[in-house]
Amino acid sequence: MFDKVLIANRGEIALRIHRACKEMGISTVAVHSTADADAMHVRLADESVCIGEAPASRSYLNMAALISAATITNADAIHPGYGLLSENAEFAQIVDDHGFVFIGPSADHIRMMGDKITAKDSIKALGVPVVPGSDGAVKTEVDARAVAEQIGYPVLIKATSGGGGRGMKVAQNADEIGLAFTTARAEAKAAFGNEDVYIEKYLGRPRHIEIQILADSHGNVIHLGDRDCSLQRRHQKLLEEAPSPALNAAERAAIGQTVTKAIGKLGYLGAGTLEFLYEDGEFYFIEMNTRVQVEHPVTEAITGIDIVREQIRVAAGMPLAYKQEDVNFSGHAIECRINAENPDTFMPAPGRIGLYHPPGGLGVRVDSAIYAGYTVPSHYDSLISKLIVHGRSRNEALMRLRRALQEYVIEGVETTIPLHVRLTQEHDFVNGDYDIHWLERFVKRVQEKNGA
Ligand code: MV4
Repeated sequence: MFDKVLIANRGEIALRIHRACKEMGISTVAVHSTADADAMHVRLADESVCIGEAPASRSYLNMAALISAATITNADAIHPGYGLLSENAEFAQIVDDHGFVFIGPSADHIRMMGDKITAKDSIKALGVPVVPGSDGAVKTEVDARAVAEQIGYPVLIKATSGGGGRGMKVAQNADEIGLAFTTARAEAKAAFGNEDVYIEKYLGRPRHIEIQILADSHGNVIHLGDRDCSLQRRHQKLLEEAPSPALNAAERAAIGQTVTKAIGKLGYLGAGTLEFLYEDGEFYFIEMNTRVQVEHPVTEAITGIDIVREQIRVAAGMPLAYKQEDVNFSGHAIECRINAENPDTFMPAPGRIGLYHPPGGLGVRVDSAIYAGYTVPSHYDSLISKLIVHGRSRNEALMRLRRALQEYVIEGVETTIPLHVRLTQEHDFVNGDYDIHWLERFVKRVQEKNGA
């Protein structure tokens, strides 16, 4: 096992990784920008290294600075967390080239999944259902038209380097395909430097359901069930839950088995998430994430498995601590992402935290790196806390969530807590009756009511 891990991240996920390391007897190295000198992840770590100025491009994204920090502190491995360099294949390769262990999959698997066409082709070839669409990239308008006619309108044109909703264009009918195709390619070229696009049947009202997997270097792969991440606004998730209210146990077991079989054949290592659209009882793979995700705690709550610990174990060459038959799903978990933002306009609201009182009690977990007197910097994303509740049933989790949100005091900055409070009072949400478009409509209703 590693003696020392460098945590190439900040905020709550840096703390999360630190905690897993300490429980395993591993020393930690924090890295930080000049804006984060007072950050909690720096205070808690055994050692810290300042790696540059406030903008992430000058610090957390500076590969040379990170490798230097790992070298001077004699770290064995680097955990990238989520965001930042976590899905950067070049970084994974450079970490390896310098004799450190990258806590994540191989650079090749990161690259494979980073290209959405290659990801879809590879996962499809392994027997996982995908959205009907083009076979690989579509290079001309004539081909785009032919594919669209064949699969039927409406269709969605996606950039192979896109993901997370960037670079997508819908064509409702044959009149729209020309412009949609041309604009999608131009935008993809401008945004990603790669104009390759692919075409899929556009699903009108799916849910976004993802499957968490873990794989070791001894041929073992397990799945930890599903998360429903349909509640998003502009491709930013606001709330996630596990298990999905839309699935029954048989559907869950079937998709889990399909996915673990596929990932086994791929020879993948570490934690990963397969994202699906789910509509009318069918799963359609869209993308794979090769990192630990923001919403991993809801899966930890219902399985009792420490996902970050398993990432570290398998990166060190150890087997997973669990076989599939050891994975038991218990109860229901919900996570609210609490951002330092205006709850109506979603404008970032950095600033100094005054009073801070996080909720507690049975079935309540708060993953956060803020504290009373801490100044939320303006340079990074606005997630300041994740409130995760667990109950024996979805209803118990919901009751606990309402209680915990009421209890949570964060003064000095605006937060999205009031929005979460309203959400927990909505009939559709209470009934688990929502798709990927539901939240946008809810937010519009609230904005109109509040005159924002
Ligand atoms: C789709 C889709 C409908 N049909 N693909 C958006 C982000 C990217 N990861 C995939 N996305 C979508 N792909 C087909 N064939 C609708 C979306 C989509 C979406 C997906 C998940 C969560 C929220 C979303 C919001 C708008 C559109």
